[in-house]
Amino acid sequence: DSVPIPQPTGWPVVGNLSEIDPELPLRSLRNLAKTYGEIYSLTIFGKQRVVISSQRLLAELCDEKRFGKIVAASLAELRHGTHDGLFTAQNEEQNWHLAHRVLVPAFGPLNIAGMFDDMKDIASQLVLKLARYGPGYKMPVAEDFTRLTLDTLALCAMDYRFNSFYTDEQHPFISSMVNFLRLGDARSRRPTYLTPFYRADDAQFFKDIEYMRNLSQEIVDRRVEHPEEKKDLLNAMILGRDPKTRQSLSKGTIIDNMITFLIAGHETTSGLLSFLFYYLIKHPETIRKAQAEVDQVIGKQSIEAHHVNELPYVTACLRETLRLQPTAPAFTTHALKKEGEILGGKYFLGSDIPIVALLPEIHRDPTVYGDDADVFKPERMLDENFNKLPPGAWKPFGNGARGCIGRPFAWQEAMMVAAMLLQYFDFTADPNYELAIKQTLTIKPKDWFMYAKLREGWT
Ligand code: MNH
Repeated sequence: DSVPIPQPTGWPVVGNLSEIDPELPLRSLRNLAKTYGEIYSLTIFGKQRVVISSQRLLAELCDEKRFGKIVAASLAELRHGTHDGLFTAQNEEQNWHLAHRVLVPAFGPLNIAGMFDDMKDIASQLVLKLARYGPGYKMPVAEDFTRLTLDTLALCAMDYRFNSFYTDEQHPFISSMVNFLRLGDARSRRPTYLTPFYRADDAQFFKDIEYMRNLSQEIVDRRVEHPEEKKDLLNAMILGRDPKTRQSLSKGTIIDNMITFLIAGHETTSGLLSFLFYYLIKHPETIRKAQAEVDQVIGKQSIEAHHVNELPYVTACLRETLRLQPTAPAFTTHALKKEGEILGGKYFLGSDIPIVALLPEIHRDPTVYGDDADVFKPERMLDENFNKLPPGAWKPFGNGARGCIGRPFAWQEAMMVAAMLLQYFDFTADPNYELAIKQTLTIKPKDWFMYAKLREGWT
């Protein structure tokens, strides 16, 4: 026996279209959760999806025997650019299994530790920039962190330097990528009968894809012609063999995954660092504690890879930031069985219905995090508490086999950058700034600036 899933009243044809603000769909989805509760349904242009907002329901959805990732909506549009690459592959596609097996070791802790010096190279460029520009520099936080994370990814993954800190203009890859994400999202929201009115947009979409693929192709060709002994992701893809079938990745698959890493590998980490400093500055006692820990563990030494694992309070600050602002704010699953599944003991979900896990709401579930779930409190994320969280309570990296393969990479990078910045600088920001969110595929704080003043002893 099942009960109907709550749904706002809709209109003919467009259905619930008017419920969603195209600029900030996340805010609309969160507001609907406040009205309709832990589960609701939306139908837009005839396509239904279900949105869930509680830890209890997510814990059930994370059972990989019953539910699995589905690539739908804007993610499906991105397949024009990245096909069956890791992020946009459907669960059953063979190329996902192949690339996953080839790449898992390359993303393992040992390899990531080997990337420490390259990561530190780029982080030092940011430290130098802030030191030279001085305390009057109104740092556009998300922009400078995006320079950092893009350059880090490209250097560590394929030994390519974007040199974003040396130019005011962003690299053309960035504008192509941003357009690709924006137009892909727009394409997923419009009904097919409007297609003739969007010829120019569509032409741009495919031009941007071509640009990204050509650049990636050049990078792959250069490496094949001039092999380098580097333990980076590009070599892992070119030289790696599937331990199970001895197959290697095709050139097309290598390009699909290179674009995937460039996209998936920098926006989320840049958002994490931006929100981290927003919360730290907003809560002065937390930045004091984090800085004291860095001073005690690293002091005036130059940071080394092992330091990253010796900073429990900074670790907790990062976890707490991703709880409140999961920078990839949702992921989508569906029932694996043809005949569907009953969720929460009473809601029937057919296998064709995408189920969206709305992380910012799930991560504030009062049954897990209490009445102060909205408050930034890193203490609740120290290991002794973090390890006791119920399943489904903290899922910023997604779930299971389709969860984030780049997690150790992102963690090492974010920890290192946070520690280095706290070691060298004191930070301030406009106390009247009200947090606003900018949403693309990921979220970032909008129009937010901070100031960095070199601490005593460094001049
Ligand atoms: Mn990442 C999948 C979040 C950093 C590469 N990532 C996912 C998913 C989430 C996610 C959530 C699951 C998406 C889904 O179910 O549809 N990722 C993050 C966050 C950060 C992050 C919050 C940083 C903070 N990700 C990175 C980095 C890389 C990367 C860095 C690459 C170097 N992520 C991926 C890839 C996938 C993924 C590739 C797809 C994995 C798969 O399905 O096989």
